[in-house]
Amino acid sequence: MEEKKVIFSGIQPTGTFTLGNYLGAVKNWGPLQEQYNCIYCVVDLHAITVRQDPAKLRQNTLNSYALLMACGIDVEKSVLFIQSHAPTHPMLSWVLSCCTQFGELSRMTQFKDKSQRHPDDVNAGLFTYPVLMAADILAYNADLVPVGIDQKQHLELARNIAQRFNQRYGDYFTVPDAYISEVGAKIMSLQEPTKKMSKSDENPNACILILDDKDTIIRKFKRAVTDSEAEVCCREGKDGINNLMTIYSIFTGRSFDEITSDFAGKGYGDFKLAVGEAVADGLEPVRTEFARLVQDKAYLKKCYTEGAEKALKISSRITSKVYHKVGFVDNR
Ligand code: ATP
Ligand code: LTN
Repeated sequence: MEEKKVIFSGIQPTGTFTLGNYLGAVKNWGPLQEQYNCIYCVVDLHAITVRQDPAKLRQNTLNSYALLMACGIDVEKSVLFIQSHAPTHPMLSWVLSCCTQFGELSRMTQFKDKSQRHPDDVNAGLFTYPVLMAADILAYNADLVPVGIDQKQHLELARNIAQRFNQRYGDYFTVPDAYISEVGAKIMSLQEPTKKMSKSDENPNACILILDDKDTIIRKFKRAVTDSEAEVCCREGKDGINNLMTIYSIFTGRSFDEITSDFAGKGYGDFKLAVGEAVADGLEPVRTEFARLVQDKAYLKKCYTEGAEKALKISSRITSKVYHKVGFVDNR
């Protein structure tokens, strides 16, 4: 029988997940469990590339872990763990950093954005962030990496790093492919629909958090920026409406044409309310399951401890092999 392919992905515990994180990434992770060997990780090491309050980081990490479970990741089917519990990732990252060029890292748009946003703390970790991300993926020889479109450039870099290592030391790493969904790969801000929806947006009306209650979700959609026409249809330049149609389509299964005819002759007010209700109702099971899981600290601890054990088992074997290939003296 053919071996199942390996999937790896991660999410930063930099706050509560947004609707963008959910539709672009996390919502797709659960269904993949049936077909692949899935490994998912809360990437707390990546989170400290921007300043974090330690108590909040710890809380956000545990909440993110529980939220991934609430979004459908089953710890019996997937490996679900916290990145800092697997020191193999930074161990591998060092080796990979020596296969990465300064120029390559300088071209990363996320680095350029984040260093502009935090000019007082352009730290080395922010710069080498994509190398650690490559290590996350290569430590499991993952075949596919389900992410939103904003991570495509990092994925290309991970591929280049894997290829360079393979050329230098002999074929070892699987060169991973990005796995980007056709719809929802880039959900836009509700306030500035030409910008991606992001956890770190300062305007709370710009993003839907998946734990927002129904009233809040509806209120935020009511305030969403659209255009001065009154036609619910997908067209260039109608960024706000295109974004709302994408969201509505994912939650209801209606195609763009169907949505346009459903709302023909109706105003944007009706459409925004319908989107708000569809999203709030669609996220209800996630909110309920999250509320149940966070209560059970002992169970969560058991899950992330076992997750780390499984992750370490795989990544230690691969990291030892890499250390040997590079020429480090074996210590066993
Ligand atoms: P931050 O604003 O703190 O950088 P973020 O909201 O971009 O965070 P990440 O933890 O960096 O979130 O991303 C987790 C996953 O969510 C990644 O796969 C990323 O591609 C995806 N993602 C993030 N924002 C969006 C979005 N607006 N639309 C679709 N996918 C998204
Ligand atoms: N850089 C990603 C988070 C991330 C990741 C990974 C995603 C860290 N390591 C490995 C996929 C695979 C982000 O900011 N969204």
